[in-house]
Amino acid sequence: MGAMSRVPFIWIMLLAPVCLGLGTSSAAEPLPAHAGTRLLRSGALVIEVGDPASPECRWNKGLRFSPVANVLRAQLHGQEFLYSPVTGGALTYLGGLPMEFDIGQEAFQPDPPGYNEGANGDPFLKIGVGILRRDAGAYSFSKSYPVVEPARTIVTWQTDRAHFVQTLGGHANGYCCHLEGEAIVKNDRLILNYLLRNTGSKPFTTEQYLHNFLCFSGKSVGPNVRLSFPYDFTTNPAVTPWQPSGRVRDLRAAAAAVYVRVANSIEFTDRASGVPKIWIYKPHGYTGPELCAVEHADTQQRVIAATSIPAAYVGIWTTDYQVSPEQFLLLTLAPGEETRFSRTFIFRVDGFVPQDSTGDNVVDVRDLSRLSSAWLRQPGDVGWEPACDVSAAGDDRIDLRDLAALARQWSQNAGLGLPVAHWKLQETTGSMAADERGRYPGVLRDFPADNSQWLPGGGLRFDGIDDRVEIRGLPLGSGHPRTLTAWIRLHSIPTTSQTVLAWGEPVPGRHWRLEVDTTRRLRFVCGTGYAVASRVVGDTHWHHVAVALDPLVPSRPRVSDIRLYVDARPQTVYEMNEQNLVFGDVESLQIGAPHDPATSQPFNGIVDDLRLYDAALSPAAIRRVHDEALPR
Ligand SMILES: [Ca+2]
Ligand SMILES: [Ca+2]
Ligand SMILES: [Ca+2]
Repeated sequence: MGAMSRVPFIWIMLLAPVCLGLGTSSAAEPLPAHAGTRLLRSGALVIEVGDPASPECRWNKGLRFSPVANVLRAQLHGQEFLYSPVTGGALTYLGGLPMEFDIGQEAFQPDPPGYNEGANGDPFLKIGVGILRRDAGAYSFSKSYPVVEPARTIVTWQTDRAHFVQTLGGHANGYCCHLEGEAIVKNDRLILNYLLRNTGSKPFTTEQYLHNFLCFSGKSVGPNVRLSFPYDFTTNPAVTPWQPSGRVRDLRAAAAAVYVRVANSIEFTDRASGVPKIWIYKPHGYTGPELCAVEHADTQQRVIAATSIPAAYVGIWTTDYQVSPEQFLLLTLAPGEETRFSRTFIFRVDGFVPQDSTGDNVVDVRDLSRLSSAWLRQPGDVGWEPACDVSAAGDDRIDLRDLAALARQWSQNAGLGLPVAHWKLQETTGSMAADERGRYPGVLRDFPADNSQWLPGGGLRFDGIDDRVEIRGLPLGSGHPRTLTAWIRLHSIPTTSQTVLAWGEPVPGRHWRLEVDTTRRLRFVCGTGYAVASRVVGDTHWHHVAVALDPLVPSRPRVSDIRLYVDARPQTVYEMNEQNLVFGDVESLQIGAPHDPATSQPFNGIVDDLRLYDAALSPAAIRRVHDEALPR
């Protein structure tokens, strides 16, 4: 089928002038940093991968790590995510995302297949590397065992992907395997697909992990690095929960340890050196997604590492130059049996929108033009453009789902589009608060009849007794990302907690609220769960507050998915208690009063310029909201 016949006629009509008139720009293209590597690209994402055919590639070579899908560097929008020095480095030619099977470091971790059956001088199978010869001692991943047969690796390279096939001619006392790996880049993510087949005559159990040498733009690992898990983990060794004292404003000042536990996260409080490996265990019966998020507040970079099958455990190895959450996957294969599994790394840089396939910081007609040029293309087709495969499915085909994902971001700059609703609160009379977008007006309840609540300079005055604004029928489903922003000013220094807004049904356990608490801090509350920002807002000055829901697992939002901002600054969480977030079926919003008077008091002060977005705004976008609506 010819390329043109795949493009719907209407697109040709609509876009021909665009295609002719506008070029596409792309992000700065870095040169390969290491010798003997190739670059895979998609939009603003560049991944550097070792080329097994090149004798120049020295990184992650040897008897531990595999040349299969040997990722050395990940750069999104010019920001680096991996520890990967060009020469030497603290780890001496280790870096990136090296893959190893059977490190056998702890008693509970398997040794390579065949090692413990043989005697001194017998062969064993080091999957990903080849057949090695054992000695008289126990297996040690750091020993240099003689090589009986190195595995042979053949690679097929494309611009956005590489496929590795690794084979062995012989076997190690009946142990043998066939290994394939595929590295695919897709705008904001790296997908690593694996196939492992037992080609020997004996069953084996093996354990695969990647040494995820995460490092954010070359910064040290220390304060403001956080690792989060979507489950209530246990650890070995124990990680001390953080207990804030009254005057402390950040974690660093509070903790004696290098790291502390905050709900289901581990936060580093100091530069990490000489830290023992932390083992993370899921609760028994956990069936949710297998993933770990690592973020660095200073660079506003975040990576989510997910696996398609459950990990047995996660080991966190940290030095001051990298942090590596290692998800260990245990695989047991009978002779002839094979298994497929994958690992996905999703990268995030503040202000970068995955739908911006041209990398020019705006989602607009240029991106639509590029998408239409790649319409219905698949990998291998002429005109295939991986940067346009932007729907969450990332299904290797450019179609309506990608167009819909692009349309959602249309004309948005740096992730900030129009709000779903915007109550400017600029009225002077009446009992309605208009929605600037025209859809969700608020109804004023129990305000004075003389319009004195409407302030001349803008803003709505709440009396702290019963004044409230009700908004019904909001369109966001439970767990959908969202951001609420507002300017607030308290009438006096609060002695009780004061509700800024309440979301959800007026039924216990079916709503959450944002309040200024008795320590004068911004507090998010849902049932027994809460998260408290460190910066004080209860001081009778104007403050801009924002709460963003950014679920790690969209179907199961939790308190730890809440991001709080005060005066456009992302807040260190001062205190947190984890809890699943329940919203109820009715999406309603009440400004200025709680649903349950026993839990919090009505708001006594002024609220101005309240906005609702149907996305988790980035810090850069919240800064823009703040700057757009500075009160008087
Ligand atoms: Ca663009
Ligand atoms: Ca697609
Ligand atoms: Ca009143």
